[in-house]
Amino acid sequence: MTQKERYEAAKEMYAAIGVDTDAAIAALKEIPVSLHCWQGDDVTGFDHDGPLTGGIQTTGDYPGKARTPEELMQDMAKALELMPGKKKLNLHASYAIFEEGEYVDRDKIEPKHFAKWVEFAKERNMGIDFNPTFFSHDKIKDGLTLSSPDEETRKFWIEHGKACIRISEYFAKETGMPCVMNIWTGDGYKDIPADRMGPRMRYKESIEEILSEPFDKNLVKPCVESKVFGIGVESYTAGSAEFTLSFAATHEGCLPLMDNGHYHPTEVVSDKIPALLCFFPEIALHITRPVRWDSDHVVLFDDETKEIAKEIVRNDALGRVYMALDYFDAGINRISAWTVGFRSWQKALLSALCTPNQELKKMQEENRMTELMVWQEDIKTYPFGDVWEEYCRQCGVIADKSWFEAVRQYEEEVLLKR
Ligand code: RNT
Ligand code: ZN
Repeated sequence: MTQKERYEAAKEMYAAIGVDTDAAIAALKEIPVSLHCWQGDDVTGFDHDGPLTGGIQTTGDYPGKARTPEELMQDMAKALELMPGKKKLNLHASYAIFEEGEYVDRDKIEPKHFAKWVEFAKERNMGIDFNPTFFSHDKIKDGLTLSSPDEETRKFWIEHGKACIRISEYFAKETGMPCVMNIWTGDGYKDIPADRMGPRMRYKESIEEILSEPFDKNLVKPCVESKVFGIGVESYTAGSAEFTLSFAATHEGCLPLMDNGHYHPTEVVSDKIPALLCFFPEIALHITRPVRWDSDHVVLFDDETKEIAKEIVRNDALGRVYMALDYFDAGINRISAWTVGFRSWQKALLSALCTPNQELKKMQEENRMTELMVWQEDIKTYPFGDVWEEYCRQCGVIADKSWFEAVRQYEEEVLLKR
């Protein structure tokens, strides 16, 4: 059977259960997913020499890590060629690009320091998302930034946040697509604090000050990301789930951002999405793979990833959920890490789009739960691979694992020479 014949056969099978695979493919092509620049250099960035801090960590020392903006862009361009679908670029402020001999601190960064990234994005028709960087910097005082009791420290980081709002608006204007600007800090304590509310009140006020910077709400989408704990800050995190959710709920135009590595291990973000969609017009996600903890492994086409995609699709929320990948594995080829993660999330979305959601909902509403189980199990072995292949063909990328040959060759010719 040719690929075309296989797809036609699959299409018929899906049509019989009420799924239009052509429509699913067409829909997926229009959904932007943000690809994080930080997988390419183990979250190092270009604006400092110090270690990665803030309670996050990369492990592994696979050769070929990008060391300069040029290398990072070259690597990302390679990875982008191997992925189907619509991509957005996700940058951190620490990826500012300075001219030879130039340097400004994070409170003074300007749009011009990201002009090369804008050029990179525009050439590829990508929008840009942005993140102020509240880690890996010497102005973090006693592990705190926006929640610090030290006025000067707080002020510095507030100015950083404001600078990032201006840069986010510049990205949106340049690319014609809204910029999601995510606020995450690793602020917290290693051991039992005596005051849990004080840091949170200061954190709240600091974010409010950042958001007092004027911006167009259609262009910049500020978010607040929660977390349970980080390495070295195991006992207390200022930006907890309750804190960020309440902040977003009480500050118009501010979105809650859920990272699926940031909850207790038996909590699932797939169940939280439909809860938040009842209240928020828009929400944002960091899609990752936590292994026993917030380990940020490469995203795979696994059960919870599929479940997250299902909740977005079957609640008709593709236009309300901003999706970004967030993981960093330094132990494998980084271009492959980007590619596997992005393709896995694309598979999850396509698979959700190829689910007879209306039929299944109806079964639930009519309490035909036995039948629902039978259907849900049956769909698992439908010929999804043939639909995926057709989607990749239409997007002009290789469908099967042979894309890895391009990575292997690039590793030999470029990465191993670094
Ligand atoms: C850390 C958060 C945060 C970072 C990036 C680099 O636990 O998930 O989103 O991963 O900002
Ligand atoms: Zn995250």
